[in-house]
Amino acid sequence: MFKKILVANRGEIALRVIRTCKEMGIKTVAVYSTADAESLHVRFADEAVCIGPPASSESYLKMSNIIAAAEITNADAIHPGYGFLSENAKFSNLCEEHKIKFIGATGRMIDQMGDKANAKATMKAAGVPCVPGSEGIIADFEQCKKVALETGYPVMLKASAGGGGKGMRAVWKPEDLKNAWDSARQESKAAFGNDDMYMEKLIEEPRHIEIQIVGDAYGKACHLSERDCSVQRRHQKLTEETPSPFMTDELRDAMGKAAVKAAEYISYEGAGTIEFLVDKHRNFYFMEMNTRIQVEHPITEEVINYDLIREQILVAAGVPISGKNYYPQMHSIECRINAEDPYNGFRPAPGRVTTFHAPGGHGVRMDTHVYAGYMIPPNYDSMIAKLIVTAQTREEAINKMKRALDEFVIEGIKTTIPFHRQLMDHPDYVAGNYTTKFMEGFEMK
Ligand code: MV4
Repeated sequence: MFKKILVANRGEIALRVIRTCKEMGIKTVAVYSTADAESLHVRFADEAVCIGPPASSESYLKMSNIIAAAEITNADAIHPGYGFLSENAKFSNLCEEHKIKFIGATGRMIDQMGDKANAKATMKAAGVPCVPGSEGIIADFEQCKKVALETGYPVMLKASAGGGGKGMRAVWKPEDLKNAWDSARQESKAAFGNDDMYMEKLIEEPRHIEIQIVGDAYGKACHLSERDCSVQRRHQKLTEETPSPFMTDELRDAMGKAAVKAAEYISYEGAGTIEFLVDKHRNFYFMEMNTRIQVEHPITEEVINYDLIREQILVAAGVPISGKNYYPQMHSIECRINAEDPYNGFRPAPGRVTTFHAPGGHGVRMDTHVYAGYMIPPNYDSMIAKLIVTAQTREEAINKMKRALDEFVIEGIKTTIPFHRQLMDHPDYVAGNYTTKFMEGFEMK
């Protein structure tokens, strides 16, 4: 087992990883930028190393500084959390070269899944359902027109280097194809330095349902059921829940089997997520694979009583998984609390938190690094807390979330708490009747 893990992240996820390490008797090293000198991850780790100024590019993304921090502290593994270097193939390889275990995917796996057209081809070969469309990258506009006709409008043009919706265009009629092709390629080139495109049939009003998987070093994988992440705004998830209100036992079984097949086909090692689009007829299609621990992992932990960070560490150390799949025994909902103003287009609202009273009680979990007096720096992601509630039924979980949101007091900054409180009363949300289009029709009261 590892003796010392360096946590290459900040905020709640750095704390989350440090907590599990402590429980496992593993020493921890925090790294921090000068903006985070007063952060709890620095306080709670056994050692802390300053790795640079506030800008992420000069600190949490600065590979050489992080490797140096691991070497001077004698860390034998690095946990990257989510974001930052968690899906950076170069960093994963760099760790390997320095004989530091990267608790995440290999560089080869990250590259393979980061190229979306290639990821799709791999999944198709594994026998995972994929949206009909082009066979890989489209060579030119002539071929684009041809594939669109064969696929049948409406179609979705997608950037192979894409993610977060960048370089993606829905096209409803042939006369709009040229503009979409040109602008999507331009956008992709600017964002990723690559304008490879592929095409799919447009899935209208899909749900985003993902399957958590864990694979071990011996080629075995299992699934831990689904999370419904359909409530998103501009490709940012706002709230997630498990089980999905749209799920059936048959669909879970089929999606779980497909996800395990996908993971075993690529000999995936570690925790990962297979994202699916699910249409109104409950057909499901591979969308993307995430080769990291995700923000929303706690809801899975709560309903199956399982520590996913611990499992990541065990698997990275070469411990085999049991091989059994896990099914939700409870209902769990997460609300992402962001330092944003929901009454003003979710505009970022960093600043000093003057009062902080966290909700508590039975079935309430708070993953946060914030405390009264904490200064939220403007340099990073605006998520400041995850409020997770778990109860026997969805109805009870919603009631518990309302109660928890009502007792959550944050003063000094604006947060998305009022949004979540209104969401919990929204008739369509309460009915479980929501898709990825939900937020397009949502307005704050
Ligand atoms: C789609 C789709 C509809 N049809 N593909 C959005 C980001 C990228 N990961 C894939 N995305 C989508 N792909 C087809 N063929 C709709 C989306 C999509 C979406 C997916 C999941 C969650 C939120 C979304 C919001 C808008 C569009």
